[in-house]
Amino acid sequence: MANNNTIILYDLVLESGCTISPFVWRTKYALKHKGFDLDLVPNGFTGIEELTNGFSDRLPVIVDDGHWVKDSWEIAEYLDEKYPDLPMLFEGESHKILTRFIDDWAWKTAISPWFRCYILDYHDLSMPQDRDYVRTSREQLFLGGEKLENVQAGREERLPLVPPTLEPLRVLLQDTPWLGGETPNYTDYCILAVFLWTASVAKVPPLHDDDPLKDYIDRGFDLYGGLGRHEGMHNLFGLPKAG
Ligand SMILES: N[C@@H](CCC(=O)N[C@@H](CS)C(=O)NCC(=O)O)C(=O)O
Repeated sequence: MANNNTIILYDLVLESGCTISPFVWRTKYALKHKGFDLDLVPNGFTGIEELTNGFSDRLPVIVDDGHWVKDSWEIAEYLDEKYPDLPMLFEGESHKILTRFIDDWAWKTAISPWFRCYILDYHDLSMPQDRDYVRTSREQLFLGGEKLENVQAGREERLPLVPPTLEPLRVLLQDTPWLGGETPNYTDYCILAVFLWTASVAKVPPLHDDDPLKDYIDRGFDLYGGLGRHEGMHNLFGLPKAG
């Protein structure tokens, strides 16, 4: 059993102390869902390998009573396997398969376009010692060598294109409070992580004030004593209507 019901989580944070990584966000929710207390170790983008003694160059990483686990998906599976008597994150294999589909849909539909709308904000909000690395790695790995400034430029034109693509989620949530039914599960945490990531970096809002998703997002951010609330986060609502 976890030491004092507490699990260590290596967190990936911005200068404000707010978690940025969607993978860390969903791991935070997964740990709280299981009822654990978090012993958070905040870090930036650089020095992860040294910090974890070579265990990983990516976060999240958890340490459960001396046992190290990396990768958000593997952490969720580990938690259900090790603690089957605590509330389950997944309800069987088919739930995992469908969650992968929904997660992939959300990344392609929301994170992918928003990444290009907020990448300079992402850089500017990161810890000062991380900014050179964030710039170089993002420009080279994800942006085909384009400058962050050029990628983010013109976002006013692109931001209004994203909310209509989220309609399948709005329609689904008309009939259920959570994707998990009466209570949230790991599918909800994957979707909420998309909005949590966005709120951590979005200096201008991506969603309209009257978006019906607001109710779900607010309830999600409020879970576990306001786990998704941090003073460094930005308002997601307020995107001007066209015309
Ligand atoms: N598949 C991994 C991905 C983890 C990942 O890519 N984390 C990013 C943050 S979103 C990271 O640690 N980046 C460090 C870097 O950019 O060097 C998971 O699900 O945990």
